[in-house]
Amino acid sequence: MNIERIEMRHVSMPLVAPFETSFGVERDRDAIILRLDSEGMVGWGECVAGGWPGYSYETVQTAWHILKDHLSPLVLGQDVLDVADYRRRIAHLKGHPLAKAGLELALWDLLTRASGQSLMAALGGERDRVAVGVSIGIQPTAAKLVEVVGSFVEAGYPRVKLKIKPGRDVSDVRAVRQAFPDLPLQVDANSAYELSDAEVFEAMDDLGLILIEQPLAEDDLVDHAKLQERLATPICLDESILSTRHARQALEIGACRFINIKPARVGGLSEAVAIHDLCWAQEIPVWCGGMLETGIGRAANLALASLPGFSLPGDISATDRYYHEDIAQPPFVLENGTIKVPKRSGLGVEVAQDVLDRVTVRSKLLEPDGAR
Ligand code: OSB
Ligand code: MG
Repeated sequence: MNIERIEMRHVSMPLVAPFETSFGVERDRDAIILRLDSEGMVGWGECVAGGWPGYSYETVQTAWHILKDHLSPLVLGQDVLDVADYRRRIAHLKGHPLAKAGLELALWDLLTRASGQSLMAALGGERDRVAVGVSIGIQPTAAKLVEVVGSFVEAGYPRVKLKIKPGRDVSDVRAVRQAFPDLPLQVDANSAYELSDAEVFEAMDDLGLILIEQPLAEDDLVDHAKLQERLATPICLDESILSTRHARQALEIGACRFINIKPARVGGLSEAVAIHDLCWAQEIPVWCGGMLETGIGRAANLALASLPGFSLPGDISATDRYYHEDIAQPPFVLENGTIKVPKRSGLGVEVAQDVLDRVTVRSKLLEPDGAR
């Protein structure tokens, strides 16, 4: 399809509650929303790069630059045949997976809307609903954490993930475990520790955790393998896995037993499906991670999580866990610990233009002549 124009919007969405991780506190979710116009059709994408390089080196500013100056020129005013064609066009550009994934998502939406297919069907998904959990940020005290966990359990979340950081780890997790002896529970360190901190994880080894997510540095598969040898609890990698090759190598050396797949982190849905396929063939459990996406990115995560290998609940919570008002409609709701996968064509959500306008802090329209 001929990509006639690309609209980029930097949005800043107020979160219902601050979200604290080992890399900082988010109060507003910054992202870039992309709109493609082609032959009377529209495609929406979301780039989840945040306000500062805490989770990834990418930020809204770097992603803005990469999208505007390096990715858009490879598709704007041109006939993009399919997503594979897009991937060939951008293959020579290094890094910046969050930026690449944002534009890839907009193309998936455009192309599947045009063909009348749901994204779920296009990706090979086969479940109408996916099992989900909730990711809970670091709280001021362990007592407050137990209270917050209780409110999410009450709301129906069947699996809880706790963010941890040095100094806020074993005792917090133990307090939650004591209050909820049977709750499916996992932790996420967002790479805040070193191998010399192994005792922290050994101390959590008898708390019945499903997994420990990304305890060590993102570029350190070797020490993850050493840590995994010392633990009964499976290590799951997030930040370390940027490609199918990373996934294969991490599994080969025993750096993890599970993988968290985020389409954004691996450069797009295509690579996410490829990692799923690799793990499925090896019977390695995977689950869909989240980046506090708006309803646009979350619709894509739901479609991805409907593939057969996603055997653990995803970090895909209901809309009201993130935002009072989302830019995508209708909101996602939790029912029996699951969320329904959109069935309509494309992403299966519509963008509320008034809400989008309200949260936009900067926008740019790219057209084949001039505007760039
Ligand atoms: O590490 O999984 C993570 C949110 C932002 C950045 C990184 C992570 C997270 C989450 C939230 O854990 C998952 C969600 O979207 O609910
Ligand atoms: Mg994580």
